[in-house]
Amino acid sequence: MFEAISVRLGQIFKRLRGRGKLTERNIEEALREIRLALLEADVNYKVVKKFIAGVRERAVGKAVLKSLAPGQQVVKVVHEELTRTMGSGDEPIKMTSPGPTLVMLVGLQGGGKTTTCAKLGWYLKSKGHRPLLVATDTRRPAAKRQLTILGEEQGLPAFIQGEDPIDILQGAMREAGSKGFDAVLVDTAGRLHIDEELMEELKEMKRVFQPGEILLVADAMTGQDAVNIAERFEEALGIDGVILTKLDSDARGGAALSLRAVTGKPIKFIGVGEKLDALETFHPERIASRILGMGDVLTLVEKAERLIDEERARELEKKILKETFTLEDFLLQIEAIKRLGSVQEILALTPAFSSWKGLPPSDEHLNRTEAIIRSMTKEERTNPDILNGSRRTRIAKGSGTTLEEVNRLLKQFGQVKRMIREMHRGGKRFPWSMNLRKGGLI
Ligand SMILES: Nc1nc2c(ncn2[C@@H]2O[C@H](COP(=O)(O)OP(=O)(O)OP(=O)(O)O)[C@@H](O)[C@H]2O)c(=O)[nH]1
Ligand SMILES: [Mg+2]
Repeated sequence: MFEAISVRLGQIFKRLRGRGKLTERNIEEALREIRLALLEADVNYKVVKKFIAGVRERAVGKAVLKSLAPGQQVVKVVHEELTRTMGSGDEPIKMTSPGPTLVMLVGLQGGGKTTTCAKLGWYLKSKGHRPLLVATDTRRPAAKRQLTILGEEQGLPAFIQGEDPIDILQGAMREAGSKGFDAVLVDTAGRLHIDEELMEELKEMKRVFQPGEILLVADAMTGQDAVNIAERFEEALGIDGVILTKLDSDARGGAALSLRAVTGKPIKFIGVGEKLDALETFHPERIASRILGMGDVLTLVEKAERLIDEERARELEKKILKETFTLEDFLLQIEAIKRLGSVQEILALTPAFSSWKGLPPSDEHLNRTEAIIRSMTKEERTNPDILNGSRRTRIAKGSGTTLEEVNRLLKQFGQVKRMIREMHRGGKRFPWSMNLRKGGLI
């Protein structure tokens, strides 16, 4: 997801960063390119206009131009503006009390309502709730069965008895009351187009049951159509938020980037695959990081936190601050990274490594790096300055690598250390560097 825009913005920023000093003209040029990249990603043109104006206002200021790393500062501004455009992270589902919490999923045909209903059930169940799925799509004969089967996969019951939607939902609410379900998730019928009949049916359900949340389920791949549909549903029915599906197949991301700004409605979840666990809560800041190639560090950190204990992370943080980060620590980091799962995936998510030129992020390379460090004595790992020519040759032999590789690693290590220090100078406003440190990943 967001591959296209991510690549484009990456190129623009690389050029900016490569410049060192920036003039207003450089920034204007970059803004023009960013504007084009956003339009190509199918972002609503009004949103693009406002976005560019926001970035310009903040990036052309003297403080940015005079800062140590103006390119980096511009990226930071763009990151913050992207986050703002997509809105703040809302509470995904407000649980009503007394319950049950009624959530209605609405939308056009094929948007992913039925799948999402089951996914949402899975999500709430994993949070300790007891959801009941309800099939009110009486039009499509297979609809009830589809929901029942999806629910069964996860041990989620589906309520399907009744002839018309109101009738079915009444039964479901009774069932929830008597059996202690605290969330009732309603799958509704879809239509090819928004029509009177569909809206009347949904309005009637809304009037009778007063759901806590009415969520529009929309297909991200339809781009601005998804945004238009959200506007129409908001006008006709009133919605509380949007679940954007099929983001895994949407390289452009126009809907995700425009929806909040155009409709004022938050994106609450994103669907990122066909499996039931492929539903994520929507975090604008994380998405912005993903788009800007900063890596979805928060997600990574969450993953890392399960493996790297806080204590050690703090210790490491102290070392980095005191600039006593050694190859020994680096080796521990490599081990931690390897424990996290696919190295490819992790490195792609980790900005420090993705900008680490000369080391393609592959398991093979990481293994070689590890072998090199393992061939050093403890003293050498702690104090790489003593690594003269003969020691380096010995290490290359011992690790089955070449002198060139050993030299490259030592050079890169120096770069990483420098980068860490730069991040620190950037201060707390670099959320990703903070989080990287928190996760103890570099
Ligand atoms: N790749 C991907 N596919 C999805 C996602 N969400 C749903 N799908 C697929 O989209 C197709 C349609 O999904 P449904 O849940 O049946 O859509 P619906 O809105 O209930 O459709 P109708 O009931 O006909 O209105 C199915 O093949 C789903 O597997 C997603 O996030 N990613
Ligand atoms: Mg359906």
